[in-house]
Amino acid sequence: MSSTDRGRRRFLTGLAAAGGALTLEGCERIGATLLGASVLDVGERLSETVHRWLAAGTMAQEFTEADLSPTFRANGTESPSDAAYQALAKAGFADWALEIRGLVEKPLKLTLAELRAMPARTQITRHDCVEGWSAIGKWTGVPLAHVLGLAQPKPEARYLVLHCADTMEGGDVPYYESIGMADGYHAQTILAYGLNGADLPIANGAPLRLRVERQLGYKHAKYLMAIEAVTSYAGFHGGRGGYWEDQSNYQWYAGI
Ligand SMILES: Nc1nc2c(c(=O)[nH]1)N[C@H]1C(S)=C(S)[C@@H](COP(=O)(O)O)O[C@H]1N2
Ligand SMILES: [Mo]
Repeated sequence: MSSTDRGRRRFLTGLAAAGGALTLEGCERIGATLLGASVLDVGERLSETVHRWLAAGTMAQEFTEADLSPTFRANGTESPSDAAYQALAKAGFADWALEIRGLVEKPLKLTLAELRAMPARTQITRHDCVEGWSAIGKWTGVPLAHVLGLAQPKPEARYLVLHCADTMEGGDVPYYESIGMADGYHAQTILAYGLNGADLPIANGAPLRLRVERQLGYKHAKYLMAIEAVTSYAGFHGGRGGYWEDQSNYQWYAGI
């Protein structure tokens, strides 16, 4: 056997061991999931596990100014008709505040001015919508990790539920989303108040919207009102963790 062959064999043995470990972890998770959830969810949990394993610590691709889309299109709600939102917008969002609540040591209410005074991050990323379009935009906002650092989620908090101001279906069902803690603390997860160097337009979610860059468009909740730390999102609305997840069985973990 040549030394390259020996090297390759060591590499393959290592891979097999890593694969075995992955499978074991996957099986444990499937077992745990089967006890509490429908069989349909198992595939999704497994793909989430594999995606997390492959994507752990990875960053979504970032682009340059030259890559920016000429206009960043809006989708879904573009102008909330809800009276409460319209009153806030009319006052230039001076009376708006983001509530951080639920399983946190320090519940917070943060005004737009307070959020703008916090450390900011700007990133140029590609937004992918399941409806079949993409756009590259430059987002500016405060890292969610910074806000979580102030609010201090309790150890039992596993998810963040994002409550939005816009109701769908003629006023009954609110748009909402949820993400796991790992995405909450990810460096590219920001609460954005700026798009392409200007204030975030109403069409794109003013005064504040989520950017969670390793997931599909519907996870990027616009018109944020509150972020709630929870152990489970099952008790909210349809129980699947988001408006489109409830409505059309979109996957909760929408990894790109
Ligand atoms: N509150 C709220 N957030 C939302 C939506 C919505 O209708 N309401 N639509 C989602 C979908 S499907 C997409 S693709 C993006 C669109 O963001 P944009 O309007 O900035 O393009 O917002 C997401 N977040
Ligand atoms: Mo979308």
